[in-house]
Amino acid sequence: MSAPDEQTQSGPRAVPGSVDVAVVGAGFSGMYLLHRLREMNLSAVVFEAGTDVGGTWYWNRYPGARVDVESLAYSFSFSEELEQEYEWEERYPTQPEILRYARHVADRFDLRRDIFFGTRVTAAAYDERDAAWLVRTDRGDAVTARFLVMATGCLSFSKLPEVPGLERFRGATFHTAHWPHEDVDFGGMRVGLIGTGSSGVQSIPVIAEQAADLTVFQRTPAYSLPARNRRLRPDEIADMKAGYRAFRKAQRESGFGVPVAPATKSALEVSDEERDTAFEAAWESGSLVNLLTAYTDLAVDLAANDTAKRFVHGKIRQIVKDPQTAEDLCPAYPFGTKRPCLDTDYYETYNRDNVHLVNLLRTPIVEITEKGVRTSAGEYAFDAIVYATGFDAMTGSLTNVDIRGRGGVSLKEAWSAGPRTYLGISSAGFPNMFMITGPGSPSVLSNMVVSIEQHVDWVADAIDHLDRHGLTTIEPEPQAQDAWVDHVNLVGGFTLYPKANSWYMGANVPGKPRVFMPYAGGVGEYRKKCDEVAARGYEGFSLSPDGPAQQRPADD
Ligand code: NA7
Repeated sequence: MSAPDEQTQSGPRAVPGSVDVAVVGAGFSGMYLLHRLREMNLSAVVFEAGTDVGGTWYWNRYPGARVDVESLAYSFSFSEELEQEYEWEERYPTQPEILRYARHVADRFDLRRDIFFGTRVTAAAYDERDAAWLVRTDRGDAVTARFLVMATGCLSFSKLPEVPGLERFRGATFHTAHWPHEDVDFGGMRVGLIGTGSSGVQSIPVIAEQAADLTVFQRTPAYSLPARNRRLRPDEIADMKAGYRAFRKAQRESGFGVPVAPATKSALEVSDEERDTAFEAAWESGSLVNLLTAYTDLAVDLAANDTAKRFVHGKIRQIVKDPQTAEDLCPAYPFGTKRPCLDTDYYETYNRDNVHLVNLLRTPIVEITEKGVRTSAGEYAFDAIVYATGFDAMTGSLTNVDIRGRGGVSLKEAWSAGPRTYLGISSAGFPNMFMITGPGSPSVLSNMVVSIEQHVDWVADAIDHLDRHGLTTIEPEPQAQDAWVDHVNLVGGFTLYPKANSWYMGANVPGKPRVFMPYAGGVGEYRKKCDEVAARGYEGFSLSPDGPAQQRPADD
């Protein structure tokens, strides 16, 4: 174990010159990892670009921002005391409530003293001679670490639309992922909003209530299900807390990190009435997963999926009064193949007189002008434009740091044809670097907190294994990585996911390789695989006392 020794400067506290582990990001991943590393008596430093903990929940402060997994399930399981003492207020908490939780965790476990806020990691280079990473920040810090962990989140590198003239607009502009910390009042304003993913779907109803006029520019409609959000009742909180151990086990063994009763029937083998009753119950339940998991084949068979698609289309046509707007809101791609949304009054909002929908498939955006947005049909004038245009998902936050592994090869080059990882945890050529919920792991197809805890535990155990066995480096063997990439593609190919132009596929970023990035095999199966790999002495990894060229020694 290296002790923090020489110091470099970053603000009032000194950044240690050398640590066991450098962690990038103080979201849920970075916070829990820091806690685990401290328990192992390892020295660690966490760099965080924001001025507080929370990651996603620090940045995404747009009006209406909420999580779409239930609060009691979207929470850490590593501390029973934390589980019991924390009081969630709502079924689907708002961003401020989740940020409050993150802050509570940071304070309760005294995490802040090893986190350097307002500090962005710009580069990390692996030194093969010393088997160590040299990590550099935008504040001039340079830290040497035995291990580098990218806890940078899957949806953190935001993107603007690729249209000319963004800088010309004279009014106020906002991006949902960089919302101001102070309140924004749209009262009396004409607002244009571009993008109808989760961020758009959640913010549109709230902005519509404030603004004089709201015009939504939609390229691809979302499938959105009603959240049926409400305050939690004391009895349900007490029941959950009493049954937490069994619930956590069920989460870890489930497909999406959210326990659901397994479907037993095909959507095509039941009568229309039976299916409608089941879909109606899922719609009423206020859940992101109940509709997709109602039948065994909705995610894998187009004809089966069509039944769910028609059901949601029917709901949209029922709710939205203007027939053309309703048609424009009905997605053409299979249900669930782009990330579905949970909403409060999303479709209802289009019945308001002050809300208008522009279908960009008919009239694409040509440019942003001084006054507003020009489509092929004409110019719309606004006082403010909101960009709800999403992220360079899953890889953006990794490849936009200048990470250089063995031979000075950059991660960007190594992944130029799409991300290549072993288990979504590490990548060949980048020894002693780990990713929390990286591409090739269930990540965005799961309750993120469940997947984060599993990865953090696995990484902490791997480091502990190396230290206990006098080993220095861990790196995937190229063949194991190739086999895992093939497996991820194979499993993704069994599903309907590749049928949509989604950010799962990298399709929202021009020029990004089309690869289905998350692992669709389910968090339970995936966890088993990761555990087996560890139990077999980190099978598929090269472990070495002094560099990856050595043979992996037998485990105890
Ligand atoms: P998303 O889901 O990526 O949504 C971004 C939206 O912005 C989506 O509707 C995009 O249309 C649209 N978009 C992006 N670029 C353009 C351009 N150039 N022109 C017009 N429209 C554009 O991001 P969110 O922030 O809403 O949600 C991210 C995740 O957070 C969400 O999935 C949950 O996991 C939580 P497109 O679909 O690309 O045609």
